[in-house]
Amino acid sequence: MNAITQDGLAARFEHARTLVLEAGRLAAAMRETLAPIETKSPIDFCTEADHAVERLLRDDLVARFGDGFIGEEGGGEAAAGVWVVDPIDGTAGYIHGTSRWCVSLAFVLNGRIELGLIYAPVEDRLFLARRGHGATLNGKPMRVSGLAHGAAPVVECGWSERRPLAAYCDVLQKLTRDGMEFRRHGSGALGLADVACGRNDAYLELHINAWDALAGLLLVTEAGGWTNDFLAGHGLTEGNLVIAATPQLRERLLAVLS
Ligand code: LIP
Repeated sequence: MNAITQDGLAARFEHARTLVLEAGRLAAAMRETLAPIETKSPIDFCTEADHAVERLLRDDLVARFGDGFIGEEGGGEAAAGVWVVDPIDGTAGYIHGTSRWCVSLAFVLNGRIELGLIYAPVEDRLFLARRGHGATLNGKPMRVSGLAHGAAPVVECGWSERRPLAAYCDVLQKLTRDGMEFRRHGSGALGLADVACGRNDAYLELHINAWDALAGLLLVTEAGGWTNDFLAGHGLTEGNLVIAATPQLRERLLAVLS
């Protein structure tokens, strides 16, 4: 693969912002006639829409740009330039008919997240970020909360069976002791996007997969927030702890996790 230039990143960003909308509309349309779901584990499911949306994204992006592709359902290989995709993040919300689900697309070049795109069709919220170019929600610049609300910080805490429930509850107890509120909504990507636009003051999960997190992490940093170094070690292929927050909460959250 030839070296990807800034123009190459711009071309990918421009194309992906249209493609993520198409993918979200496909998922929303399929919701109406959903076939029986695949059960991966007692609380982890997959639908035919997950597969269809991932196929749409993989076939388009690989054919058009020749990049690598890693998807939640079909897997894939790391590469110098690789798309990391969750076709439907918040599968439980999607299955149950809530608005809390989205399509999440990130592009990683030489180990650095360069593009992040998240579309939540039911809420009609399109989150975009390109490294060094800021972050937007439906075309308007967005910033983290800065705790400007003056109320108790709200920390969205995701959980999956990849970590013990007791460890999750311990985090909730420590957040509460430190005067912070906690929420869980089932989509890590949207939880991170809500940190970027200031609806959450932080997002925390003891283990999350790269396809759930990478787009949202770039949204947060481009909106003035702080995140842990998710891609350290084998974060891209094995997932990692994720902390993303308005900078004022960094030390308090690190203390909760220490
Ligand atoms: C979800 C993640 C979330 C996690 C959920 C679930 P999915 O991904 O985005 O962070 O807490 O348990 O794994 O399965 O909806 O694509």
